[in-house]
Amino acid sequence: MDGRGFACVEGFLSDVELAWAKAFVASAINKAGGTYVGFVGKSAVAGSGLDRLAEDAGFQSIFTRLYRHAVKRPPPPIEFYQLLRCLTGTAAADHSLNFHYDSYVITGLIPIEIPTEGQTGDFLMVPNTRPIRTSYAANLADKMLVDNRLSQLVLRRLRLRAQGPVTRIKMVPGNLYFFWGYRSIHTNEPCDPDKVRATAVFHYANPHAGSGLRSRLGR
Ligand SMILES: O=C(O)CCC(=O)C(=O)O
Ligand SMILES: [Fe+2]
Repeated sequence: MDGRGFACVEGFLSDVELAWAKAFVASAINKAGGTYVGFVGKSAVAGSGLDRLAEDAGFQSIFTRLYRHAVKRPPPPIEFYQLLRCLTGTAAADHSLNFHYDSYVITGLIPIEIPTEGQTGDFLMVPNTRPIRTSYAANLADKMLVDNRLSQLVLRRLRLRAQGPVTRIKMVPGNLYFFWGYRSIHTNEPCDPDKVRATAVFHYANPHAGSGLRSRLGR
C-alpha cells in the first residue's frame, strides 16, 4: 500500500460466500430493472453475507491494525461506511471515471462481479499523492483540485498511457484489495452496458469526523 499503492488478499471470499454475494447482486439488478444499483450501509445488504463480514472481528482487525501502522495513533472504533456498487446498463458510465479522494483513511474493496470481456471495469489509481491533512479545509482544497473538469480530463487521458502515473488493477472477484483511499486519487473504468461490475467497498476512519467546519457545511 505504501509502495505500489495497494495490497491484495487473494481468494479472501470462499466460493460459497462469493456465490451468495453474486446472487444478491443479480437479484438487486433484476429488481432495479437492469440498471445501476447502489447500497449504503449494513442493513441495505442484509442477506448478502457482506453485512456479516462487516461484523467479523478478524476482518475488522485488519483495518485497525493498518490504521495503527499508518497513523500511529489508537484506531477509532469500527464504523464502516459500507457500499455495494452494481454497475450495469447505460448508467454504468455515469458511475465510472470520476477520479476522487475518499473521505476515509483506509478502503477495503472486494470485487463481486467483474466482466472478463469488452470493457472490464479496471480499478485505476495514482497512489499516495497526499498526506492525511490536519485540517478539514486543506482536505477540501485537495478534493477541489481533483474534482474539476480539467483535472478529470487530464487524469482520463493519463490512464491510457502505459508508462504514466496511473496504476491499472485488473481485479479478481473474491479477492480483497486495500489501499489508502484518503491519500490516493482513484476510480473505476466502466463496463459494457450488457455486463455487470459489482464491488463491495468498506471505508474506515474519517480523519475529519470531529471537524467544526465539516459539520457547519452539513457534511
Ligand atoms: O467500485 C470501485 O472500484 C471503486 C469505488 C470507490 O472508489 C468508492 O466507493 O469510493
Ligand atoms: Fe473511492
